[in-house]
Amino acid sequence: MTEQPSPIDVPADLVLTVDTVADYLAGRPSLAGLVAAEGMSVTEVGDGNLNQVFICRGVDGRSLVLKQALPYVRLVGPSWPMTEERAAREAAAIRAHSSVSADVCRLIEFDAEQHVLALEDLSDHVVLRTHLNDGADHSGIAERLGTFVADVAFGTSFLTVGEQQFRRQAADSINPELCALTEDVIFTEPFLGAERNSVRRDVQPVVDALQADVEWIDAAMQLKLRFLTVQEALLHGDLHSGSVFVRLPDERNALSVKTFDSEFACYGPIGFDLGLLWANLLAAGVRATVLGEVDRGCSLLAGVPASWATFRSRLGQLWPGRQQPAKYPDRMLLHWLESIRVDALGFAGCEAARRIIGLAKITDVETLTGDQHRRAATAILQLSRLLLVKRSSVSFDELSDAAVAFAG
Ligand code: SR1
Ligand code: MG
Repeated sequence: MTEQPSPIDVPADLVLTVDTVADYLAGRPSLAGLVAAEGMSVTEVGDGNLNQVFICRGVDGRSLVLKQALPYVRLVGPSWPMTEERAAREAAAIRAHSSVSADVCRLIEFDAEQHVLALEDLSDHVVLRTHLNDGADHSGIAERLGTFVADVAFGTSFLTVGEQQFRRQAADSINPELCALTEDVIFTEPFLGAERNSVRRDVQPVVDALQADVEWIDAAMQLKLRFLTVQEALLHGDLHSGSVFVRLPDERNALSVKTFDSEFACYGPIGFDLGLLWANLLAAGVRATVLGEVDRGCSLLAGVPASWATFRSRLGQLWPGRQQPAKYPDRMLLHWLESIRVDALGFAGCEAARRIIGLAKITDVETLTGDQHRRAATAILQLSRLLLVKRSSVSFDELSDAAVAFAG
């Protein structure tokens, strides 16, 4: 378990509510002019695990979002304290990631005193997880996210910023409390057991067998070691399908993909961002398959190799732009890509397990009932084992075939 101080009281005057947001905006000159105060509507929409989120919309349609970090984990309440500094980590990550990718929700202003981020309102977008659960068109989305990870990976790595600056940036970006949360809920608790874990009774035998499986646990611990010790780039840190907004193309707009919620950002292994994305695409594919939508399931599963292909291709495009190319020969890229791919498969195995066993469950699976839920949860756990134990040898085709076989 994470080291935790005792429960704290939050000073009431620092906590935003739907009733105080108007005054808050009025007191911030850089925000006040962005939303018409007269008749403004304020809606609390935070459905994530950690923070509170308000959409502020003026009668003329202009709007913005305020996201406030309170000193605890919202999902559990004040009995689980969590640093509000996560808001500063998120602001810094948004700035760094926006400088190398357009696919990032825009930060308008950061208030370090009240731990509030003012963000662009993406209400015309849908959270990717909801979009996939609803059976909507997902073409091109996984590909865009592969490109996003490559842009961020290369743009924040030593190859772009230079070795000394890289180490300074990594030192300035430490996020120990949020990383500890990740270490607990993704790498420790699903494998070694924890009070916060839960599964439905008919899935328990599968979990019991896995938690007695030394190969699966050893593999997860190797990934935990990599998460704790490898610093390749400034990760998003929580790149699952609940951290991405999408808006489908229409006659006026191209496909829009916007990552958000990067409060877990830290320097870490690049495969971690890809792995979280992959596990959540696999979960979406498994869900569709157990619902009998096998073709749609296959096309969702195909998002894994598709995002890998764009990641690989973008990194290859960016590679010639590295600083001091003579010090980093081309063959290094091939080895690096392979280590990122193997990491990503392993991290996907950890994420898959935690989404079934651990605290932070996913609607892809939780909204299923009866035997469909059991089949989906079991399939995702079987995938977790395959991803972890066979990460160095499994092909994308084998992975996809296995997902269909496990879920079918
Ligand atoms: C307190 S639950 C922890 C999870 O919620 C966030 O959304 C992250 O995914 C984190 O792992
Ligand atoms: Mg989140």
